[in-house]
Amino acid sequence: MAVLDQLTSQQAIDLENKYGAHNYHPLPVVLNKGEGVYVWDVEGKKYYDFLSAYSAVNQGHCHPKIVNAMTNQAQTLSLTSRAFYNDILGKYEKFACEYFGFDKLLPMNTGAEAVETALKLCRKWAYEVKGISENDAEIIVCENNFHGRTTTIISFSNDPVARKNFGPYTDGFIKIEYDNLDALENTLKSNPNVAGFLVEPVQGEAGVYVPADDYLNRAKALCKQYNVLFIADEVQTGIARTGRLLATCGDCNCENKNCSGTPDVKPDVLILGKALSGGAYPVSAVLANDSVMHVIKPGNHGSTFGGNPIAAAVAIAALEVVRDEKLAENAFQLGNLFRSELNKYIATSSIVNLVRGKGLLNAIVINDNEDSDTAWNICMALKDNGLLAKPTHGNIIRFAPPLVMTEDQLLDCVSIITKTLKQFELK
Ligand code: IF1
Repeated sequence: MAVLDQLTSQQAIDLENKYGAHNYHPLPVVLNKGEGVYVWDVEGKKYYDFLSAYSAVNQGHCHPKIVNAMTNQAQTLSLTSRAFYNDILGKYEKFACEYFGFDKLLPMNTGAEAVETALKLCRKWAYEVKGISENDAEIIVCENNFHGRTTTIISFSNDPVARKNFGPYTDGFIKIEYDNLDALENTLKSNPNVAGFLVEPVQGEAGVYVPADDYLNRAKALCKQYNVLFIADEVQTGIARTGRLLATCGDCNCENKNCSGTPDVKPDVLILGKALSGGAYPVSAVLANDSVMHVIKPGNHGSTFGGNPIAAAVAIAALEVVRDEKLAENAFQLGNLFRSELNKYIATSSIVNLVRGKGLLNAIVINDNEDSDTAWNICMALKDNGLLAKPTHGNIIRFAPPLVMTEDQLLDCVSIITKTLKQFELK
């Protein structure tokens, strides 16, 4: 069999099982085409993509503007390393800094790399600006966090599957309950060596937990009061996913007239990834003002591909699509429609307890225990009915379609979802 011969689904699955590490348990569907809100499997079946590669494909699959930017740059200059300048990185940095309202951007590739970069930046700021003694900095994180898979990041995870047998673990982190301001304030009061507070504006992997409306701005205010950096991990919630350009929605250039963002939620350090490239290419970034970013000097940090010309060209195009196609506004409106339509069904459902979310980052909680396979079986039935989604933990199914979805397409998906769920109603 020639390497590029067309495979059946089963052949493709068998190849991955035989030659690929088993670090995932994918839904048994083999995709070979994506366009907008749709993907196709190798047998030609069409699906709505309701996961968007975990919110990386906010702009829709293979968006022509993004693909053209990538193709053109790839045919011109793909990689220089940062040993030399190139003619597009500065343009991207300027565009993104003005777009999100920060002085500087440190370009990386994956979300986890950007989180690690933010942790290093926070620690260095603590020693050189706040005056904490070296190696004593503590960073507050939240229970049930997800920030990536590196050894330091899983050191402060409480997910045993992500953490067990990867020790010894990195020190310097204090875990507190998410959405609990007293826990944050008490920890800040009793720990003079706290350098930063790392938080997801919505906890995605934990099951799309949306905190109280005033959580983020009051947490930011506490960080300011105790001279601690407020570090927002918007890898999954950023880039219009939650109905605003940023879920923290500082004084960004949000086009969403419905924006209820409060300017004082602007993070001291902003972490972006995933849809920063529209899913076309690994692009992540850390943004901060000079008062923080100035601690990084030549040789302190870097990456072979960080800030490469293709990443820069793709990120500019991806952000222009978000702006020009008003994706934040669309996510805001369609998110409200999605939850209100599902709630009509849930009112009489015995299988779904609730729907929750912000913008087009939503989840339903299935009326079954964590270790049941009901959520998985529902996703398998959704697949048969032409919609792809996957459970997060146990009995929670995340729904996150591309933000380019139309109202008609969304209503079509709602009818597929409710029709499928009815198959599982308790008799
Ligand atoms: C997997 C989860 C989602 C993230 C936040 C940083 C990162 C992620 C808030 C790291 C990445 C991805 C990773 C992927 C599945 C997916 C995921 F289920 F793992 F938790 F989206 F919820 N901060 N999330 O969500 O970014 O290094 O992956 O580019 O590892 O299974 P990355």
